[in-house]
Amino acid sequence: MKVVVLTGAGISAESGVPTFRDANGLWEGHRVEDVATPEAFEASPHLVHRFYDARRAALAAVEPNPAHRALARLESELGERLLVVTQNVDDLHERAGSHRVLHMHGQLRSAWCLACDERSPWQEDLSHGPACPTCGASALRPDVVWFGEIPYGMDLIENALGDADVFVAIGTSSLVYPAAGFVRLARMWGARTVEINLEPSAATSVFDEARHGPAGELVPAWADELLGAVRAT
Ligand code: BJW
Repeated sequence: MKVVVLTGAGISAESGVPTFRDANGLWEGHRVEDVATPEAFEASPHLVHRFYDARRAALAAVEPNPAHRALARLESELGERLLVVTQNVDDLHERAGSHRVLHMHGQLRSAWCLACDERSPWQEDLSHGPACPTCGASALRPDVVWFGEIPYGMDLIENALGDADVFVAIGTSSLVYPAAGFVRLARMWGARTVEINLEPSAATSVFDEARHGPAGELVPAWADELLGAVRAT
């Protein structure tokens, strides 16, 4: 059985990472749509760097929750038959023990040099204009995918969706494309589709099955069911 899991901000909410579009989804009064664009970075680089510096620094204080750990457990049994595609830029899947994780919207702990095009692992702030470890230029930006930019790994993701028997979306509002369209592709290509989210999302009606409640409870239960079915075959 081949499984593709798509995760969004909701899977990290119980770890204390804020989501984007809930009641508290503003950062210093800005919507994510106003700070996560190349235009915002060009107009106000310091503001955009501060947004990402704050979120990168906050990673030190959070830990994976039972939902991240359940997906790592699933990978330890399914191996290459599981791919986690995450929209999240945190590293909680990896810290829970997952290895097969594709960060389609990039990662907070990576910096991209606009002078030499190299990506480097990055833990510190970027707002003071540090030098690129490869070329020395002061031209680093967060290695994340903003509105209007092409997400990472689209060919690999589409191939995995085409092969999947099961597609599960966890903790995403399904408002941002192309991720919001994966359920339609997976269904069209024959996968059974399941939504796990705190509340109905913009795409709930498209899924074969929807389970609503906290990911920290629902994902471990779903993973146990799936492993039971895999072992029975
Ligand atoms: C819980 C929970 C708990 C809470 N348990 N659940 C018009 C129509 C259609 C598309 C477009 C359009 N105009 C423009 C577009 C395209 C655009 C787009 O989709 N815009 C929309 C706003 C309409 N998309 C793009 O520009 C993308 N690029 C693109 O399309 O390129 C073209 C192309 C594609 C493919 C091939 C070739 C070409 C790029 C999108 C980049 C998005 N970037 C961001 C920022 C990344 C860096 C960062 O983190 O700062 O990604 S925006 C932000 O939204 C972030 C997230 O990954 C993304 C999705 O958010 P997510 O994860 O769904 O979070 P929330 O907060 O929205 O939802 C959380 C959910 O969790 C909620 O439902 C809660 O209920 C739930 N929840 N607690 C379970 N405990």
